[in-house]
Amino acid sequence: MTNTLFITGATSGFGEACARRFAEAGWSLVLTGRREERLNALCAELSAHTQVHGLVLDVRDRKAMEVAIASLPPAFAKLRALINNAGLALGVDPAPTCDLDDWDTMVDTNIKGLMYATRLLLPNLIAHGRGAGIINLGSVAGNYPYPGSHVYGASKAFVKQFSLNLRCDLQGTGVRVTNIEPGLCESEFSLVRFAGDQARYDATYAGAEPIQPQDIAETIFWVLNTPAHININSLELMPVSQSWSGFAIDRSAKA
Ligand code: NDP
Ligand code: 8X3
Repeated sequence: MTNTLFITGATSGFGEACARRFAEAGWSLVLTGRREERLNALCAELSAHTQVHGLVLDVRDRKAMEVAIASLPPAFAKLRALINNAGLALGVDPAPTCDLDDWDTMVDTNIKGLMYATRLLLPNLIAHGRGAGIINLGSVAGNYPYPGSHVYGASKAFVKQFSLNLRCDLQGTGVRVTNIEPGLCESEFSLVRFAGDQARYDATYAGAEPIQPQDIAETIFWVLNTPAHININSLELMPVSQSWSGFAIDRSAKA
């Protein structure tokens, strides 16, 4: 049976690396993203190795998602896996001063977009049954607080709980759900977060030996190829260089 994988956000970073990794293994691919030129170039490149269907899609656009998914060509309709990868963080300004529009964008993309893709594609995954899987891109930001994480971290905490809750409702279908929770990874994620500021991007990764998108793709490839009776509920990864610092204490209280 052909293995078909649907990836949201395949135009860079983890999504693109997953597209390449699974294409190499002969999986058929449905690749999505908003940047049409990049998507077309990737689809053209990978179609030399496997069957690829590209969809220019904004995961926040529920109607467009409904139409595109309802019109998937039959050869791509039965899904072995969905990687809910499209997502972003915007800024690290503190909650009292950050831009409320950025909060909207993160909720609409990381929570609502992921909800839409999941709900609309569940029938396609259930049609495959045993061995099928959903990979959600959570984050360490959903597990631990840090300054400036506010809505981004909270959106990833949603993804974590949603992943667990989905497992309950998918009982008996054979469809697995895994929340991947990476720490510092080098990708355009930081360019997006810092509004294209290359110096801040460089400073984020300098000397840190961050995880690379290919490492995440390899991890997801392993998860989706574990035996069909195993569900990896969650998998948290950090570079060795990253750990935690202590609690912050405000010492300005008057005696
Ligand atoms: P990138 O910025 O490299 O990739 C993000 C992808 O999401 C792009 O393909 C982008 O495509 C797509 N995307 C963003 N918004 C939308 C949208 N509205 N509709 C459709 N596609 C969208 O980041 P990463 O690969 O690093 O991040 C992927 C996921 O992993 C995200 O969910 C992120 O939160 C998470 N993550 C990242 C970590 C990191 O340190 N890099 C660590 C932990 C988790 P386009 O712009 O073409 O639409
Ligand atoms: C991305 C990792 O630590 O920048 O989800 O929030 S972090």
